[in-house]
Amino acid sequence: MSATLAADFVVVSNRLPVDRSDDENEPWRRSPGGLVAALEPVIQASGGAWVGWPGQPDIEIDPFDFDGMSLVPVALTADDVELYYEGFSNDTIWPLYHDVISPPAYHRVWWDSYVRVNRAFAEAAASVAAPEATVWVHDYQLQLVPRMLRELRPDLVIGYFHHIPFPAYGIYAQLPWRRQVLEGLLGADVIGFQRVQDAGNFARAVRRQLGFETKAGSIRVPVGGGRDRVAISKAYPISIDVATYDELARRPDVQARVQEIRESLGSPDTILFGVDRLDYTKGITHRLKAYGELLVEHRLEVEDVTLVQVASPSRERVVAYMQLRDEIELTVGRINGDHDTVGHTAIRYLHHSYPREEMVALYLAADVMLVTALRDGMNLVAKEYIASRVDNRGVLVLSEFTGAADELTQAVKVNPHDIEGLKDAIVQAIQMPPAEQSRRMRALRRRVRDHDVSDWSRGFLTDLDRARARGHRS
Ligand code: GDG
Repeated sequence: MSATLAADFVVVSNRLPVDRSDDENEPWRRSPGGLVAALEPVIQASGGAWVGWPGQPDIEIDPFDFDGMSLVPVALTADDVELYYEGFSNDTIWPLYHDVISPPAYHRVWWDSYVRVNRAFAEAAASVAAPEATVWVHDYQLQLVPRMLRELRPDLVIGYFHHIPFPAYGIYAQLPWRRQVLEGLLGADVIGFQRVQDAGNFARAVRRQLGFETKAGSIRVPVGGGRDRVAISKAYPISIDVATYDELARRPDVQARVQEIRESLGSPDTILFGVDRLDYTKGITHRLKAYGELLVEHRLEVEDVTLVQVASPSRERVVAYMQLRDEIELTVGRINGDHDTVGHTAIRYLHHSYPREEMVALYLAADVMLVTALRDGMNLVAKEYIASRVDNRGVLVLSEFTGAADELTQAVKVNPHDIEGLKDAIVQAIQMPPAEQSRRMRALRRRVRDHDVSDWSRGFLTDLDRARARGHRS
């Protein structure tokens, strides 16, 4: 590790904010995503560092500078990727925290690897943080890091943000390592969640499991000798970089692309659109079922309506994801086989990732956006759709089980488990008069504009500063 690095602000996340490229002149490219956009200015202003995995197993890379940030790679072996990442993170914690939509697997070797890798991240962060620095740890892959880091470096101010839901205690209690994970998170001064409900679930788990006193988001964590420190557990709903979507949506080439997309689909009256990582939490199969039934019942016709479904490849080595892909592709094949005509398709299914320009063109082409997640920490797609609709048109159909549903109250709300209700909501969205679309969309756009991703990071970091001030006083 670089002995010279001493950063006052350190971000720690599973992945570094860059991807390896084949171009020798530009070996690293910035990965797309709101987190980088939100944190980059803070890191640049403070000469800060970002600790994370570079995305490829079995390679050791020295810290390097990128766009005014020091990037500190943590090396993972192929075994670590299999056990810590695909195993414990994505096949234990992910399904458990999403209300066991898919059964979580509990394996002690996965847990052992999770502990080991979390320690490697904590050590890397400890070695680059300046005295009394602020460290911001991200997400469910690194829940043990706050405590490990505090033990290594008690001088630091530590924040943790949880991007996915925190489940109700009855579900959380399944976890064989439930105490260790809570203790790991409580190493942070501020523990941030997407929704008030998540912060409440966490506080309840702490009370039930550890017996600590919790009051209005403050948790008293005993530190020995009859003394305690206060950890804050609170909701900070994440958002997007609104200006980027707004600018892209106004670009002439993007607008021209919207026209091309409509024409290439046979110029249907209505384009329905879904875009998700191919993940069982996103309710893709429920969406397909509802749409397929609407076609069978002739409430919709392929001459008038097309569903574009982008399912970006995700976690392709985890069995539950392989099975889901098969199920989705079988369903899409059946629906298209039953309903397509030579000139019109029921579903244009795309198992690819697209550049952001294309995503925005698709958002603008979409008369109805379908977000039918069964459980989702926030769901940024919903917010991106709204930010792209500079024309104040379009209808968002939004699952009430997303974090976004708390804020986006003018969307058409659905319970995706209720297939009849979902069908009615799709028809209602298709038939919504332009004046009502515009009234709802203007209100949604105001909400997203007033709470963008920089407000999110500012809110969290302000509370971390307060924690620092409290620490100094005591
Ligand atoms: C986790 C939580 C929480 C998708 N396909 C393409 C593409 N995407 C982009 C979307 C969006 C992002 O990926 C997905 O974000 P979501 O929020 O919808 O969902 P997760 O990936 O599950 O994210 C979630 C989030 O963390 C942040 O805290 O909201 O609840 O599960 O930005 O646009 N982007 C491009 N091409 C694609 O094909 N360019």
